[in-house]
Amino acid sequence: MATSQWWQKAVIYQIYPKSFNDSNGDGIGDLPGITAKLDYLKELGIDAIWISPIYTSPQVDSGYDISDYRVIDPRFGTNADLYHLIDEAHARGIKVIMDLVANHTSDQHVWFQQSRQSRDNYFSDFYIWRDPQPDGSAPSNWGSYFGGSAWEYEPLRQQYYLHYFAKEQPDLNWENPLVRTAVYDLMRFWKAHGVDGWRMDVISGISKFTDFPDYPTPNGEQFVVGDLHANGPRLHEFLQEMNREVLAPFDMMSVGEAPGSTARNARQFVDQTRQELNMVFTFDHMDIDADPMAPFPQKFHSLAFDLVKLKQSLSEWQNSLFNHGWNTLYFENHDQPRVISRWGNDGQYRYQSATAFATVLHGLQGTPYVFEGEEIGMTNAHNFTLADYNDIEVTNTAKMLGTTVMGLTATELLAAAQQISRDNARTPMQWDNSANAGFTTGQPWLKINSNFPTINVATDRQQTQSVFNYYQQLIALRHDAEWLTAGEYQLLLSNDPQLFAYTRTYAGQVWLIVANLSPEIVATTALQAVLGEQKITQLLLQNYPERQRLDAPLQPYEALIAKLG
Ligand code: TEU
Ligand code: CA
Repeated sequence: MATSQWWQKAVIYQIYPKSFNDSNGDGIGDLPGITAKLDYLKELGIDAIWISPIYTSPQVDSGYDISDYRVIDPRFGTNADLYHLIDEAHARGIKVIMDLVANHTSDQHVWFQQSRQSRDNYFSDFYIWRDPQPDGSAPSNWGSYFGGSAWEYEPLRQQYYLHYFAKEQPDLNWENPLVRTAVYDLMRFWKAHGVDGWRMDVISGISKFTDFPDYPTPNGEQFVVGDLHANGPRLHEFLQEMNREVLAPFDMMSVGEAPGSTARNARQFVDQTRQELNMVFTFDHMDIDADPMAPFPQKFHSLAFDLVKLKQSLSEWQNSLFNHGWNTLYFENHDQPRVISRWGNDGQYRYQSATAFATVLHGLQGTPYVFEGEEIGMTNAHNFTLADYNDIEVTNTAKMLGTTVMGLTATELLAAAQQISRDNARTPMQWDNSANAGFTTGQPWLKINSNFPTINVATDRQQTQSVFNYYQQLIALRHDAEWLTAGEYQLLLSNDPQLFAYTRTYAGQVWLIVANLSPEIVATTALQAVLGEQKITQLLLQNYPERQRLDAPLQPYEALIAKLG
């Protein structure tokens, strides 16, 4: 596959706007706040920013519930503020990717306000309406990702509507061509204002299995979120249509968030010959610590880190897409906890583990995504109590404490939330050690991580062990090194529970990426054995400066990128 597209050499930085930088002291990050930090991002070296939703929204799900796709929410500023941000970004050579949330809208969107009124108006079929069962109950046992049924009754129509997420997020009916046209139109609108591409929210869910068959419930579950929630029969038809209507003619980059995507079906989204999307975000490698046997809420019963599973998942994607499509590379986003707290070490080896995870990720083929704060090794919020959480996923679950569907005590839920909840990533960005971490002069909308006096941008950049500085080097390397873009991947020591080691081979030359993803000292005997005669001829990047050769053991979370010869 040709590797000449801008996004194949790019590193994309995700901004969670509420928590990035507040310019007017209301405690909420905003667009002028982002513009003020563009020079910071330029220094980091990134090529594009992806901004999570900033459109008008009641914020039931932090902006993923949109009530007007064309008007910026006043919390974040004005449309003019966005146009200014885009100009300033472009002036620095930074592209702007926006979030397209088109699986659902807010229930406050005018389309839904109309749709719920009657069965025979223009908007009636913009959403997915079904009659009750004869006994009045919901059409099927489909569950919502946020708990409870995916169906909500509307007395005005005497019908149920479908919502995969909160009941305030009704799913759009993509079977209706008017819906698809409306979505393509708003995409063109933002293109006309300079937007360069799209991150598409739950894009694998837009086509539904329209008969909504009941899921089997072997353990007596009341509601089920399962495979049928994604990859519906017309998904690829819709994506090809969107590509024809918008992405290709207007040359927009596309990355689809694709729950339910696997290394096996990924090519259907991203094989270039199919003209659908440029990349997808899979959940495969994020699900390695999800216990498939756990009761609802499954997510809050996570398993211990298993490096062998992580390597297996990432390798399957590397191998399946090589020469066919393009990968995304990510460990963090606004839905995931901080990787060093989840799988690494956010105490004694915080610098080492942040840089080690970054090394193994950025050494792969694909486009790396850095989530705000990841570049300074921000950690999970260990200082939260249950009352501090804002995310609907936690607050909904907390409401069910003590009911029969809930197998957790409050103490267990708090421990799980501190480990895995989305708010771990959503705490305000830690800029410096002044009041409120330099994020706001007001009252922050979400509690700030109490470790901000030591973990913040200003402090990190003054240290010899600077995570930011390491990211700068990684990003610069991606811009330079053709072998990183195009080289063939080979996993080494697949069953080793501590080392993540692989080679990239390009034009007859070989590079080694290796990290010890454990807090122990690990011998390199097995690694040297598989490398045979090949020795390090040049070290390109390392997080322990002393190392020269491979014959000394690897220190806790030691990582390096080297040329072999
Ligand atoms: O997430 C989609 C998704 O698949 C959910 O399962 C998500 O992983 C959730 O975090 C479960 O823990 C997207 C957005 O990224 C998320 O922020 C939104 O809440 C969701 O869609 C609805 O728009
Ligand atoms: Ca603000």
